[in-house]
Amino acid sequence: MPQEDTENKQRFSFTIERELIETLDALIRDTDYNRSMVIREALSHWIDHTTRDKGISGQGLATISYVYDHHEVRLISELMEAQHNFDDVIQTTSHVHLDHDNCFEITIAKGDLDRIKLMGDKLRQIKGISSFTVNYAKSEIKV
Ligand code: NI
Repeated sequence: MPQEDTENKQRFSFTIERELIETLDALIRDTDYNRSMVIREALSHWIDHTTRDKGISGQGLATISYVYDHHEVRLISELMEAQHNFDDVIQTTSHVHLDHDNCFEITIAKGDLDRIKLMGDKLRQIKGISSFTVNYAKSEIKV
């Protein structure tokens, strides 16, 4: 068995929702992946994505999508508050009722990308929002 290079590695622990870890375990079963490999790869993607997004500024467009449980009154209230606070960049929001509990929303934003990023950060931090995705597109639009 090959000796693992542990010299440049550091062990750390974190807390994760049980459902998420069960999904992960089900997906890596019968593959060559283990939990550590997936976490490393996911972290690497996140760092790439975040580094790229940090370099974006000026005017542009973005799509932001997420899923949430519409029964969560606190979440809905925070979501509405954030959407109204950023009505200067939000162009439109489409809402799809996924099933009895879950809703999917996609927002199209236009304007100052620093402001759009701030909105994305606020939405991402709302507890209970999942499958959060944001995509930026820089453009030369006049707003
Ligand atoms: Ni809905």
